[in-house]
Amino acid sequence: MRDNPSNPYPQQQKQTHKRSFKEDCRRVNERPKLLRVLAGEPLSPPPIWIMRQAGRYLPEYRKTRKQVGSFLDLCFTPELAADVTLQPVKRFDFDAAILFSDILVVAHALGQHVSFEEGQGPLLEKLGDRLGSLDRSDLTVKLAPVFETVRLVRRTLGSDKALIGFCGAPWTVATYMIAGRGTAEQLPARQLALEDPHLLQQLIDTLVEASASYLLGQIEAGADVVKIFDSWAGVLDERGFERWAVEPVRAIVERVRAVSPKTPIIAFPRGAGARVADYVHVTKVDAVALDWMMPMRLARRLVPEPVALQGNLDPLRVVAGGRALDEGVDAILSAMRGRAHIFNLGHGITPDTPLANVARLVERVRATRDL
Ligand code: 1CP
Repeated sequence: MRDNPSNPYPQQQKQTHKRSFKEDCRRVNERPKLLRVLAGEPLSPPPIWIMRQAGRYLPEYRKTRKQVGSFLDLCFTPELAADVTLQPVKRFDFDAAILFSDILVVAHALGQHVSFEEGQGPLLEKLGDRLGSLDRSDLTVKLAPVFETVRLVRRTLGSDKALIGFCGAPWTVATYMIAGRGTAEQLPARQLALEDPHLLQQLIDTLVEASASYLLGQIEAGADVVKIFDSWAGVLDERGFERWAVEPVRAIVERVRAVSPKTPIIAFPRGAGARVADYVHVTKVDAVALDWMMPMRLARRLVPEPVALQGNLDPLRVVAGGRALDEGVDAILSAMRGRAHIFNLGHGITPDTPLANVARLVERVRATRDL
């Protein structure tokens, strides 16, 4: 259209050209802040979203949740899951939406029975040795409703907002698949790692392939970024951490990049502490999410640029509100000045968090003008 010499209406052509140039500019300005930071650019104020932002602290979530029988029904009903994904973005104007689903849908898609009991968390079928020979042949068929949710959200979400897809890291998903439920320090999985590493390796290998194709399905459907949650990485000792936390995530990153080299990848190796330096070096993720126990100034020294840092407000500060909240926010902003940073909590928001405190958090982060 631009320089079409056969256009009989030069004036019109000029206008079209002008308009599309303007549109181009707007598109550049509207590039989601989250993606700019993930490319290594420090922004002040930083983009903000919060872990577990779609969930039980929101009255609109609780209302939708009541309309469906089970939690998995909600995950597998694209219209409702898309609605729930967008709820926190509508209410708080976060810079990103995170797909509403759960890390354990992968266990379900591998044929393990999974349910979520009110107040008890996830309950999974005990599989014993069958954990080593799970069939992932129809994984993407079973997870197709999740991809449909991504498609619906991307269609509605503003172009200035990023859509984050996710999966659990193989180790964290394995801890639930082995124990059949959430446990305090993941003793059943750690025990299996020491007593039958061959069986655990078979399970982890299956989860690496399953997670990579699950993430690629989400990317193909429109996810702009993907995040790998390794919520239980920190319970592993040094050798265990390398074998069960670092290596499987490295393998997933390699597989995702081979197909979609430009999609940024965030990892959350909760409890990694100073091991975060090696973790980032080996896995080659674009950003690392830090838990609230990690000093951000230390993370900044340990993790070289342009890798972005995400985190790490203690979720309890948002429950408490007031000065506890403000001081926590200010300390993080000050530690991250001039560094590519995504503001977030150090773990998931808790169901008892007052909505007014979440609004105050967003307002305080957005009010910063350091640079
Ligand atoms: O009935 C309900 O409403 C169930 C509560 C719930 C919700 C809202 C569960 C069960 N999962 C989710 C959604 C969820 N889970 C999301 C999407 C929503 C969002 O983030 O806004 C995401 C990204 C997750 C990720 C997840 N699930 C993780 C990794 C992050 C983390 O918090 O560490 C883990 C470990 C899970 C397992 C899980 N699923 C549900 C619960 C209660 C748990 C934790 C179990 C335990 O305490 O060990």
